[in-house]
Amino acid sequence: MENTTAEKRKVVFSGIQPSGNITLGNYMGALRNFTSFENADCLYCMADLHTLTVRQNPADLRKRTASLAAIYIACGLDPDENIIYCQSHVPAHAELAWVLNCYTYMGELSRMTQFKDKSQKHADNINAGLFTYPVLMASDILLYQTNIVPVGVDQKQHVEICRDIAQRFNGIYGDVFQIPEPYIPKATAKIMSLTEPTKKMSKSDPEDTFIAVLDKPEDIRRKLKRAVTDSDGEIRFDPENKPGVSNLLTILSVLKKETMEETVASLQGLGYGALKEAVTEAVIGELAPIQARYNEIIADKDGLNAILKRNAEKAQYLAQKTLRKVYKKVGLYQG
Ligand code: AQP
Repeated sequence: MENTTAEKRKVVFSGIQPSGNITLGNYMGALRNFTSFENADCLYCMADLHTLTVRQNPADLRKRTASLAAIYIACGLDPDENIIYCQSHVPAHAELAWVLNCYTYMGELSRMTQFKDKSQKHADNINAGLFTYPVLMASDILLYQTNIVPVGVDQKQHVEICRDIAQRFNGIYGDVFQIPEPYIPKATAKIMSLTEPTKKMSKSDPEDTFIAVLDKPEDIRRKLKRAVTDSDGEIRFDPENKPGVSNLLTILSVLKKETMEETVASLQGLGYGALKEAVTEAVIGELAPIQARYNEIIADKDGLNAILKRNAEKAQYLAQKTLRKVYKKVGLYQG
């Protein structure tokens, strides 16, 4: 049958903050899934504006932003096929955030668990940006008429508030924004800390709690050797009662592309030492080719900068279309 009405390509958007060393949690929960969208227009940003909600060392932030761009590409995102760019290079993000701030309620923002967590963690710097973080994230997503947002489960609440804001705005002004859906594969929704496996692995926590995508093999080995397990000695997937062992099993089964049953069966009769060894080999094997590509990309700074410039222009062009529509709808004088 002739395909007369070409189906509209889906838009995929996500971002990662260059707020620390990119972790195995960021990789498995988000980055790794970014490459799985075919026949879609994909945009991935380094969410540098978001990092300012917590104090950053300026030199480190600049370095980590370029590093994250190189990690995106090293993980298989072709910068000619995917728009990889720096959030602060596209002014429309901050501009739409201002407008949407005026359509977001204090009450709904104060219910955000990330705000509560980060306010506790950074009690000396509970700034307005930390509070309105979800509005900037909603702007990131809505600017591109995004259909799908691949994230870890910790960001689910932020995608939900984004939907609420978009629906509220559309309710007043008509269909301005596409309503996005989160994409959260269950197995990798939340990779846990190595030292406190009831807590999420986070890049701004101490070094020994996470594996970084750029960690050397000896560091990966050492960190996994010290990973917290439990004292009953049985290799079983039971996140509630055995969070440490279950986290290691998740990492192993996902990286080996096995079902959990297959992974557990392959370790029957063995101890935690063997489990940790298997995870170590799988993680090193996964990250080695990424690190090799990363080293080549980051060595060509001019090449990387040219990619980011080109892609920021593409993003700005798309973003501007939505922003213009929003400005017009709310009544800002267009001349
Ligand atoms: N442990 C995790 N398991 C699965 N997914 C995760 N993500 C983060 N940690 C895990 C996902 O990675 C993406 C990038 O997140 P972000 O940089 O925007 O901030 P975050 O969610 O707050 O991640 P971190 O590592 O915990 O950063 P910091 O320490 O700076 O706050 C998101 O899709 C997130 O869900």
